[in-house]
This record gives sequence, C-alpha cells and structure tokens, in this order.
Amino acid sequence: MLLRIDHVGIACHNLEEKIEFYESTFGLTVVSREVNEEQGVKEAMLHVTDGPSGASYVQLLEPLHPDTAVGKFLAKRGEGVHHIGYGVADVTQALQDIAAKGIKLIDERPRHGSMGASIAFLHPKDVGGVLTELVETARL
Ligand code: V0V
Ligand code: CO
Repeated sequence: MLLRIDHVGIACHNLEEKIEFYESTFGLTVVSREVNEEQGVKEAMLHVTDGPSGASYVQLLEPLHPDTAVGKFLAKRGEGVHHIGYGVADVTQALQDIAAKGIKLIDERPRHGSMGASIAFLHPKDVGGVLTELVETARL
C-alpha cells in the first residue's frame, strides 16, 4: 500500500532560517512554498531524490498561530520531526483499508496538501506515536 516515503515533516519556529540551514548543510533545493490555512502552516518542500514511484522531500513547517497542530507540537515538544508522509496510489482507498483495520483516522476524507496532493492523517496514538500522513500526488 505504501509506495515510498513522500516526505518527512519537520516542525520549526522560523521557516526561513531552517530553509537556509537545509540548503547550506545538505544542498537541498526548495521546490514549493505554500501557506495552508486549513492546516495552520506555512511550509516549504525541499527535494531530496526521485525514485521509481515518485519523489521524496523534506517538508519544513512553521505554524501560522500557536493554536494549530504544529504550534501545539512546538510548545509541547520543541522543534523536530512532526510527521511522516507516505506516498499511496489512491488515498481514499488507503483510508478505507486502514480504517477497516480499526486504526483511528484524523481525516475521514482527503484534504488539500502541498503541491496539489490529496492528503489524510492517521492518529499517532494508533500508529505507535507517529503522526502518519498518506499522500496521493497530484496527476499532471
Ligand atoms: C500530538 N501528538 C503527537 C503529535 N502531535 N504525537 C506524535 N506526533 C505528533 N506530531 C500527541 C500528543 O503528544 C498527545 O499525546 C496527543 O497526541 C494529543 O495531542 P494534543 O497536543 O492534545 O493535540 P491534539 O489532540 O489537539 O492534536 C493532535 C493531532 C493534530 C495529531 C490530532 O496535531 C492533528 O490533527 N494533526 C494532523 C494535521 C497536521 O498535523 N497538520 C500540519 C501538517 P499525550 O500527551 O496524550 O500522550 S500539514 C501537512 O503536512 C501538509 C499540508 C502536507 O504535507 O501537504
Ligand atoms: Co506533511
């Protein structure tokens, strides 16, 4: 069901500073910057590699307000890995299959993600403490 690691989501206080760090330390390149009001984030995707089933990225996330998913995470845990995003072929189907196994979904249906993707989150409490995102890449 999982095709690849699409992205690792990293929570930070200052997006511009962290972009600078990832560019200068690892030579990564920003391929997208977006504000996602629904998710409460300002985010950037930095391209890591292209594989047979699609690309992988680092996603840097800065909260738009303290009372958001990433804002609360930063206050509780500080900067660090926030979620893992896995590529799937069909996010609606994947949600249905995973829900049938009794795993708690955060999103019953897909939402708008970075670069036109359809995304959905699974609850970390049912995934061994890992906030898990499913990503269906936008078709060109
Ligand atoms: C919270 N918890 C986490 C966590 N955030 N555990 C692992 N990883 C995380 N990132 C734990 C937290 O320690 C608590 O555990 C418990 O969950 C409840 O946390 P809370 O602080 O009370 O917060 P809630 O319940 O209000 O919200 C937590 C959830 C929320 C995970 C439900 O953050 C959420 O809905 N996230 C999905 C949306 C999201 O994260 N969007 C931002 C990325 P204890 O203390 O009870 O043990 S947007 C994105 O990735 C995009 C757009 C994209 O990729 O395209
Ligand atoms: Co993400």
